[in-house]
Amino acid sequence: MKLIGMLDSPYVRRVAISAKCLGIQLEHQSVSVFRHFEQFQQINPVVKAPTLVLDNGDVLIDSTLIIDYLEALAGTGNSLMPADIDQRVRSLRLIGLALAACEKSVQLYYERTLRPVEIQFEPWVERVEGQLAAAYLALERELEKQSLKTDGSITQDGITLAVAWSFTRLVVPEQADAAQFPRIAAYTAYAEQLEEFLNTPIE
Ligand SMILES: N[C@@H](CCC(=O)N[C@@H](CS)C(=O)NCC(=O)O)C(=O)O
Repeated sequence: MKLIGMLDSPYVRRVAISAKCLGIQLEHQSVSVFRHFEQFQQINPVVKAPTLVLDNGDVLIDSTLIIDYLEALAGTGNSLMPADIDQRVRSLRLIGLALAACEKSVQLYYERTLRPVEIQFEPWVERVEGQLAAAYLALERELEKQSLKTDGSITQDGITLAVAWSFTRLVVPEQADAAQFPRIAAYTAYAEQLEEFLNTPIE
C-alpha cells in the first residue's frame, strides 16, 4: 500500500505514525498537493493528502477513514482506540478537538500564505484564531482532568494531539504558546521522542 502526501501535513503524519504503531508497512511517497499538483492528480484527481492507494488500486482519502481501514487490517487486540466505552468517548473527544486544531491551523496557514495580503479578511482570521485557541483550551482542560500515559506507549488520541500541536507550532507558532498550554506542550515533547515519531519527521 502506498501513502501519498507530505509529512508536513498533520493528517498524513498521523496516518504514517498510526500505521507504524499498528505494525502495518506503508510505502510512503512524498508528493505535495501544491508543488506536485499534476503528479498528485494522476494518483488521485481530488488531490487530497493523505491518499492511500491499496494494492488492488482502490484509493482512500481522509486520515480518519484511512486509520479506520488500518485498524481493521490490524485486527482486534492491536488497536489504538480504547475498548472501554467511557475511555473511548474521551479519546474521540480528544481526537475531534485535535483535528479541529489541525483544520484551523491549516486555514490560518492557507489564508496567510496563499491569499494575497490585500484580500485577506481579518474578521475571518480572528474567527479562526478564536476557534483554534478554543480547541487547544478544551484539550488542555481535558489533560488537566486526566493525563495521557507517558510510559512509552501511545494511542490515537495522543498521536493526533501531538501531531496537531507540532503542526501548529510549525505553521502558526504565535498561536501555540507552550506557557498557555503546558500540558499539551509537555505531552507533545514526550510523543515526539517516541521511535514512531522520530522515524516520521515533519518534512
Ligand atoms: N479531513 C481531511 C483533511 C485533509 C486535508 O485537508 N489535507 C490537506 C493537506 S494538510 C490537503 O489535502 N490540502 C489540499 C486541498 O485541500 O486542496 C483528513 O483528515 O485527511
